[in-house]
Amino acid sequence: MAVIVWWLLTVVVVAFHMASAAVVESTWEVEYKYWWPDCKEGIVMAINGQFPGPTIDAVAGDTVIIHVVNKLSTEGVVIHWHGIRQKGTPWADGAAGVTQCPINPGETFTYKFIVDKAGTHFYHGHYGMQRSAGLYGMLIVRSPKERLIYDGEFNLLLSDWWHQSIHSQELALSSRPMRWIGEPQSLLINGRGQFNCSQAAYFNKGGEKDVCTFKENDQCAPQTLRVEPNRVYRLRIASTTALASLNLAVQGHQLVVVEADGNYVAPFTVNDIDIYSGETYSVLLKTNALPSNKYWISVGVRGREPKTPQALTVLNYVDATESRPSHPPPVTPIWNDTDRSKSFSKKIFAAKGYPKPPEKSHDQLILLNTQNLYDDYTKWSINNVSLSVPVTPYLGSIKYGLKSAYDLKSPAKKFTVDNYDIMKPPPNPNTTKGSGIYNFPFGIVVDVILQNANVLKGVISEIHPWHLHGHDFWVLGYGDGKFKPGIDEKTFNLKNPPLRNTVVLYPFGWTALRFITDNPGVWFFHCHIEPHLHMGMGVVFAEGVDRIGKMEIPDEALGCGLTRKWLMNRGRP
Ligand SMILES: [Cu+2]
Repeated sequence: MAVIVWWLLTVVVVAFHMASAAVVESTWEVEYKYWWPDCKEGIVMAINGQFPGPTIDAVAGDTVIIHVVNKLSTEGVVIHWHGIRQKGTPWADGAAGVTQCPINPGETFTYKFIVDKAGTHFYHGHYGMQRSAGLYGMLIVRSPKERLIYDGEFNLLLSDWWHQSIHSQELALSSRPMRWIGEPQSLLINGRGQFNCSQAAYFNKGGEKDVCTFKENDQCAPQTLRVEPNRVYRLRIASTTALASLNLAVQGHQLVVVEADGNYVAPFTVNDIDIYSGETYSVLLKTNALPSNKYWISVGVRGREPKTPQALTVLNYVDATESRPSHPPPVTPIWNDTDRSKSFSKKIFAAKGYPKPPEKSHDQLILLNTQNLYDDYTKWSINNVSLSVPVTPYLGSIKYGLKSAYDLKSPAKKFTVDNYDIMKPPPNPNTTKGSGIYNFPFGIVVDVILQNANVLKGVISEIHPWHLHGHDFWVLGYGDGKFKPGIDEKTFNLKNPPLRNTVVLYPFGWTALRFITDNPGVWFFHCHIEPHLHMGMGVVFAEGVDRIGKMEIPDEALGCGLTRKWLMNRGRP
């Protein structure tokens, strides 16, 4: 009898322990600070005095609670948890104007959400251009039963950096005529870069560049990755760039890609990886047997003519000195070799065991991406609507039925001019502004075809990495030219498409994705290039809105615009 009681107790204790996920809780003070991200003094958005912000390290199933204290003196702030699906907590998604009001200076807002699934993620500001100001950090969700086998890991958070302030950048982009902000001055690895000098300058025979003179403890000094021979390391790589598409290579080592956007992929081996803004990857790197070797890790620009030097750091083995490698760093593949980029994207398939997409979709959007003019302001539009995010967050206006808070009219489901020539500048450059909101009932399958086109002038089409909040979607395929409805669907990969939250739209081409509306809420879907979003390149998906009414949304998320008025009239403090 005693044995049975003891056995039962053990079972109960073990079951309780497995069910009791942990709470990861922190208070974060967001403020501007002087910093030297690329050895030149600038101003960054720091969290608790750190740049980049602290890494969140949680286990799948944990509850994350972050109290964000806005210590900025004159502007609001929000934080978006990029890659976290926010099931049941759409108000915690942190997209200003979509899911919440910006947190006022001096005030605190508490984000509370469950990280339901393991993966490599990051977080960032999602108000104005605060991501570009340096408001970002890594968000790692570990699996209690990790299927990958490795001996150690490193995080590499990649970003781009301008010397011009974000306030000046915002003004430039929204001026008439628009003033382009130009290419970034530096690329940063974990917030560290070197402006106007190169760690590898001693390979330049002409000496056109100075050797960097930073000291070991300087804020811009690169972090060396210290490794042991004959081991396997996991590199968790995330790109939070405002503009740049990147390529990362580790000299003398191949990379086995195993994870993309928090989902395992069928492993494949490459010499370097392309990574677009909003994407994350895990790669496995096997170290060789030479304990005193050292190698460059290089990050360079692709997709736009590079005017920004490579970011460099060093992979050092245990017995290697801190001096620099004796070979020049890897050369980044040429920026406009789009076929090379496409071939990388097309190597990515779901790992075994992932669910296949449903065979058919219930609804299809064909979203034409164009650069336009609105009253001579330069804009980006989707089906001729340039997004203007309302003051009252959609989530609140939908919950309380405040129909005057936004433009209820959805943009067209497909571009109305059937004979639109995507290879030429728009015949009529003028666009309209709107709320860009599409409504979907709960539980249907939606296909989105992103269609690229020529910009306003010249023969140019740009790269746009599109990111969907609140979901992973299946990437069904990519194509060149104009999507042919009824024909191109036949080329879709329904067997093993990868699940992702960000996907690239290549110049003059199309990209197809499929998702299920299984997450009631209001979800931003937008180009992750910060200036493009700022100029209207996004739409909003309202999903299962009849269920939003019953949802608990903290009043603190909605203290602005018409929801503030509504809450005040309801008589709450
Ligand atoms: Cu874009």
